[in-house]
Amino acid sequence: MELIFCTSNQHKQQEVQEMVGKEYVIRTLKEIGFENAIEEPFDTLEENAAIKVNTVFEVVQKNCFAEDSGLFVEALGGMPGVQTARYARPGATAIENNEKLLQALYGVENRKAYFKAVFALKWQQQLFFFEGQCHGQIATSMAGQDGFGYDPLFIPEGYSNTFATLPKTVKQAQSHRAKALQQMLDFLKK
Ligand code: ITT
Repeated sequence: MELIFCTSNQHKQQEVQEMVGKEYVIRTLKEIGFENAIEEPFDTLEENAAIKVNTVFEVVQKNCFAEDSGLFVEALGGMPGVQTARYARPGATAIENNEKLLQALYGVENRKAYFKAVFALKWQQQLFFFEGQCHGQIATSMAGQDGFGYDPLFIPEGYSNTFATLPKTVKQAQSHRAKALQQMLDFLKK
């Protein structure tokens, strides 16, 4: 089955495609020729995921899903949260964001954080939500080349290395995205 993933983030698409295997072909906005930028003006992941999927659905009129995710750091009162992608500045690179986070946590002992992903699925004209969380710690320096975003800094619970260092299979089993995706797949199988 073909599913449209309303994202412009190639890493998200790649992760989801690898997790769903051959049963689904995951198409991005670029692949379906949807070029418009979608604003994410809200304070919750749910609302931002919903606006992404609704905006695309209005144009393509096909079943599709979007995902909004963020990193919530306990010592920072939940920041960067919904603003995770643009933490350092609008259009920030991953390195800039990671560096800003390291700076914000400099000397801070409590390194607890979690990723959260919310999927919004438009299915037969109705909207459904699926959520996943992944708890862990923020490292004191960047490590690893794999993954994307804050993976060089995020150490998932039960491990002592970052997602960017650990084998891909760990992230595929433990991540916020993996958990939310599994719920969506269970729903689609019903
Ligand atoms: P779309 O809105 O087009 O899907 P985006 O990258 O702008 O792509 P978000 O608005 O959901 O996505 O921003 C989430 C940010 O959170 C993302 O850019 C990363 O910096 C970070 N993030 C989310 N999931 C992550 C993961 O699995 N590993 C590392 N960082 C992650």
